[in-house]
Amino acid sequence: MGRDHRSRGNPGIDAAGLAAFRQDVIAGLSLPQKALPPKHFYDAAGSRLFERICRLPEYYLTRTELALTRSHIAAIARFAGSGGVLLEYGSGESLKTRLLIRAMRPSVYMPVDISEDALRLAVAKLGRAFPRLRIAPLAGDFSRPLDLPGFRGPDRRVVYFPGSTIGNLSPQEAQAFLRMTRGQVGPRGAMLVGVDLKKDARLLHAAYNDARGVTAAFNLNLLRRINRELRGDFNPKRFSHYAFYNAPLGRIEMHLVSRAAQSVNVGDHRFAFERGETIHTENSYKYSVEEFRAVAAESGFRGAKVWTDRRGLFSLHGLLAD
Ligand code: AVJ
Repeated sequence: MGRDHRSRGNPGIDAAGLAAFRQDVIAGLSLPQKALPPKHFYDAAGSRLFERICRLPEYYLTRTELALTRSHIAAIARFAGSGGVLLEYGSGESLKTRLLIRAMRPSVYMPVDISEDALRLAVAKLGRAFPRLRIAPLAGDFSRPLDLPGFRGPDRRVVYFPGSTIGNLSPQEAQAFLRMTRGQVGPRGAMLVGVDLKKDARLLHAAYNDARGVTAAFNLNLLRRINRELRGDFNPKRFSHYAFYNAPLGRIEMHLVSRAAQSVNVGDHRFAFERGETIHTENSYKYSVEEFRAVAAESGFRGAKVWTDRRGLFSLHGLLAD
């Protein structure tokens, strides 16, 4: 699930991306509760760490979603219908995407990703796996309205948004995001969205506090990325990973905790930390099936189908335009 491979080649070559990153960091570290948007986790090092997270024994999300997709693939493909335009938010180099393409046989597959490198990789891989599939990659930010030129025809549009990435948004933001997507797919459109389920807090806690410390390294890499790309002088050893389940809000929160009173420079900006002060780096919302359906219902979609695994860990919602 590589997203932004900028620093793999020539760091800083994407001036606009770098400026946006700098702006988010300066603004986020200036807040009373310091915060950084989770989309910046995914530089080359962060993408590699995330791939390791997906293979951890404690991180049930990826393997559960794959298994449930595999066991229900015929019904999922029937829901999506054949011959339509399949859009994926995030570039699909994953096994799940290949299962879906093989079963649903779309006329066009359109991965949407901000990272052109990630798109190129996905196109090359899928092109090899499906030589006759028409692939139309779209470089762009799917969290903003997309211009979809040349696809105003009669083909049905289905958006695939797996991985519980929607969990990074608050329920209110998720509703606005679904409403925007409903506009993209039109009145006959549909959406398949992977959503992590509410469950025993101990299982959630373990998934975000793995024994090998890979999630900690993933979280701390954000500071290393700031050092590399924005002339920062964070000492990652003076911060620690902290993740907990905030039950009233139904979300995992990840933070980086300052282990001492210190000040840190990012370019020409200086930020002071008290001992124990945190940077809030990610929210990962969890929903019951009913809760997510309620969010969808407020957005112009109707929760028509839902598939879950036997243990009730993860859900895949099939939404239809209302
Ligand atoms: C990619 C947003 C679904 O929230 O579980 C994994 C990212 N953060 N471990 C998640 C993540 C820490 C992941 N999502």
